[in-house]
Amino acid sequence: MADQIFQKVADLQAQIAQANPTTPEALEAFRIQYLGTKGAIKEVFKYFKEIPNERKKEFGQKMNALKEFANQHFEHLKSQIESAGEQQEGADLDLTAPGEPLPLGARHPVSLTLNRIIDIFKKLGFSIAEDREIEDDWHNFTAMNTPEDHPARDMQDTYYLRNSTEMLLRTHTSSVQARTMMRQKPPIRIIAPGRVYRNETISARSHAQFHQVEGLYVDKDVSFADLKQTLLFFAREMYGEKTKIRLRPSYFPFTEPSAEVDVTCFICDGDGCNICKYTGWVEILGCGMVDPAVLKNVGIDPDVYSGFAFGMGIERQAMLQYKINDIRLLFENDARFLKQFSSAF
Ligand code: 2NM
Repeated sequence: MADQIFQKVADLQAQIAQANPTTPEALEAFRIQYLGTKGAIKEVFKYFKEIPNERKKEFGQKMNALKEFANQHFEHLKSQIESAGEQQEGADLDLTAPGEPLPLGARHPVSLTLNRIIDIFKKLGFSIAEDREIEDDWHNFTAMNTPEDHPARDMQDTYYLRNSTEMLLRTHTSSVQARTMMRQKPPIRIIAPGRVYRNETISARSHAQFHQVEGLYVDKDVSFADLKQTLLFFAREMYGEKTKIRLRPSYFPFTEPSAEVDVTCFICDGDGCNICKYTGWVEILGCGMVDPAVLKNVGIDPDVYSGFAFGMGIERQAMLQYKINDIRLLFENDARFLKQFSSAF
């Protein structure tokens, strides 16, 4: 009798060893069939009372070994089925599928336009000069031949620092040119890009802060013809090779003679439109020959050297280029506006 029961245990072990479920469902059926509370192993345990006392210990050990074997076999099958499932998932992966798109930022239109301007003047041998935005009255005005009673000095136009009549937010980047001329001997060929400040009512057309690029070329025998050809080159690179320029006489304290420069309207090709107000011409910058008084102020002998200079607002060029009708858009950083420049570089 006992031998028959021992045989059942051995048979059960062989049966379990042969079981080979390959799906999670079949594995669960296996667990219930052999390891469950009403499973085959529990069933065989019921024979315990029929085993003679002298063999009960041996039977207990056999049963424990069987249970241990069944548990190990179950864990082995389980990990096999799981890793097969993972491989199956891997087989479904399309390794040629395009990746998740990464959201890209966009350069600010003022940066885009400034970079274009810089690239053009780099081709002509100009280098970039930068300096402080908080300036003193002398570098911003006095050196620039702007007399004490000049309207540009008025508290209305210039932001002075609190309790100061000396320190101010620069109103143009000419102060950078002044500082460069004072520490460097000609030839000097620089452009000075940067942020400038004017105490103006903010509207669609003007802002209290904006960006400028000013250019300066000082050497022996620099002429007005050099200035014109430089600006024509710039206009053609910036607004198209068919662009023409025209110079209208103007006035700046730091240049003599002075002029304002128009380009043929690149929107309507001169036919007349909103942008050029039906004149066929669009103003893009101011320029002139550096006033000898300015050269003297910064320690350059005007009898030996001459120079030309020009200045333009970057926002204005960006507005023309991208047809932006309100300068305030350039300072609000509304993502819906900025996003539109994400493909430009
Ligand atoms: C302009 C127009 C004309 C200018 C002059 C100078 C300097 F430092 F050489 F005197 N820098 N920039 C200048 C001349 C700026 O802006 C409309």
